[in-house]
Amino acid sequence: MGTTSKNRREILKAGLATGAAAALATRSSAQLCPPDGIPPDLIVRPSPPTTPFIVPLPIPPVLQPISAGDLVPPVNPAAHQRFYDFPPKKYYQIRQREFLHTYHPELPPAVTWGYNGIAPGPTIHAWYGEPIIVRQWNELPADHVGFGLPSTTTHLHNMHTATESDGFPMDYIDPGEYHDHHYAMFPAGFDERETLTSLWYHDHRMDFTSQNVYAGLTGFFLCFDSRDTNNERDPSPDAWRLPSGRYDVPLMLHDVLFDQDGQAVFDVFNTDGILGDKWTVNRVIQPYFKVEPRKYRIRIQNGGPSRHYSLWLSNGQEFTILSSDGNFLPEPVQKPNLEISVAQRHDVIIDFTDAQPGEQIFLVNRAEQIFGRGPTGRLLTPGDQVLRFDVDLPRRGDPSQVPDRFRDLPAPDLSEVVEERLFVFDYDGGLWTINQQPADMHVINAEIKQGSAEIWTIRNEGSDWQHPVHIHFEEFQILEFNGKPLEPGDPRISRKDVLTLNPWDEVKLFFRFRDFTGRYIMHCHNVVHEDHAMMIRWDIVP
Ligand SMILES: [Cu+2]
Repeated sequence: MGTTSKNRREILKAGLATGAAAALATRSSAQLCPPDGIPPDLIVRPSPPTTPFIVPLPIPPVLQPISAGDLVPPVNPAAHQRFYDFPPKKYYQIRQREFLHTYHPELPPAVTWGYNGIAPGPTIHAWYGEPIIVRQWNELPADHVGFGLPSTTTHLHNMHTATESDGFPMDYIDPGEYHDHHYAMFPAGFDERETLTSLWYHDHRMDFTSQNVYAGLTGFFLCFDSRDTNNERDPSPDAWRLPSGRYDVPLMLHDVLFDQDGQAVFDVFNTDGILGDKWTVNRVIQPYFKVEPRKYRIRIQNGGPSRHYSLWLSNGQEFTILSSDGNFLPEPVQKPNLEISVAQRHDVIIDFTDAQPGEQIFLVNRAEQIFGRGPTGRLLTPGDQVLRFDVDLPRRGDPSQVPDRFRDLPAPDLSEVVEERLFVFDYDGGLWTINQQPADMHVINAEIKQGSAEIWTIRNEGSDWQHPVHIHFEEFQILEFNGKPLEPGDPRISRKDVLTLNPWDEVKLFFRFRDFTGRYIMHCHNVVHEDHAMMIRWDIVP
């Protein structure tokens, strides 16, 4: 049974009473200290005021490849499964660095960590059939002050990746070290229907994911293929011709709390979840984005650390939803709202064709949420404005298209199932747990035969906590949600990699485990829960 939140508060108070050092770690020399006896997550010390919608939306640059010879020392093929089956055709190098970042011109620059010294990091464009190497260098300062640990492991969420390239939490590198990631760029099971689209990469260091991600270690990884060709004018009959180039816009959402010096604040004693009071998109506070009256492909990513968004457009317009997490839906779905837990994604079309010149349309979050719990279920009207679209660029035509259908889903074949497992997410003894165990990456919780299929039942037994459950490597299809199949048109019908479990939800998932062997994980993607032990290891064995 779930421990009540009252008990949890008592535990937090006890932690404070024992005289632990600064509960609220910031990047500045000044530390915020909670008043005596008040749990830090109850302190109301808002960020400094900022004028909304005076910052243009920044778009991260696309990372450019280098030649194999520029990687010194060279890549070691023996370190990678199936290296010679999928020899790399492109090579990239990323340096993780500390830098000063401007979240808003009215705040002083904030000490931030980023891939290649920017946040979000550079966007990687990858193509199916074109394997790549991404070398990650840890060049973070070993002697830094404040939250975050300068020890990293990079997970490409949710690429079909061999364990040694997956960013396993214990495969971390320290300052001065590097790690090579081999992304083989083939769909799971070599099944074209399992081709992925919008992914992101982020830090996954054991016990420090939430702090390192909050510090800035996130970036986009976008996959293209013979149908989703990154060219809205593609004459190929196979091409879908979705909006491309400047009309294909990735949005990374993070909510951040700032101190009076403009530094991001991370409360290391809050094990419920970190909620900020500033909405950032691509790491700037409440930007505006000028658009033409035409269709845009908008890729929305919840970068966390702990917030659930219910996103709406202020003019009542619907989104045309193309994908759910990394997968295209079988066909586009129209909905007025996007429900996005941490790490979830939706690619959508927002069509500004009929907007009035000069019209301003806000992307608003209407989910009420307090203290890092899941959303209360109450929708706020009008909600908080996250981003403003300004329809004031000239009309230049729109050659893009939205197909009626994408790819069919592979039908789960239950005759392949060799094992059923139950995983219960709960709170026990001061830690978030799965099957009553806190994370221990030396313990193998499930050994799965390579090539087999399984059914996993995932249950949230905590009475008032949402857990966005992420399972690495293979994606699942939902067989039953609380005993029933999904309704037609439910965007969760696609293959997915993050499952939102509200209190007492129980879900049956179908998986197949193919192509590689080794160590993988399942964890809550409220990364504060993850770091407070809601993670297990499972292995694929020959
Ligand atoms: Cu959780």
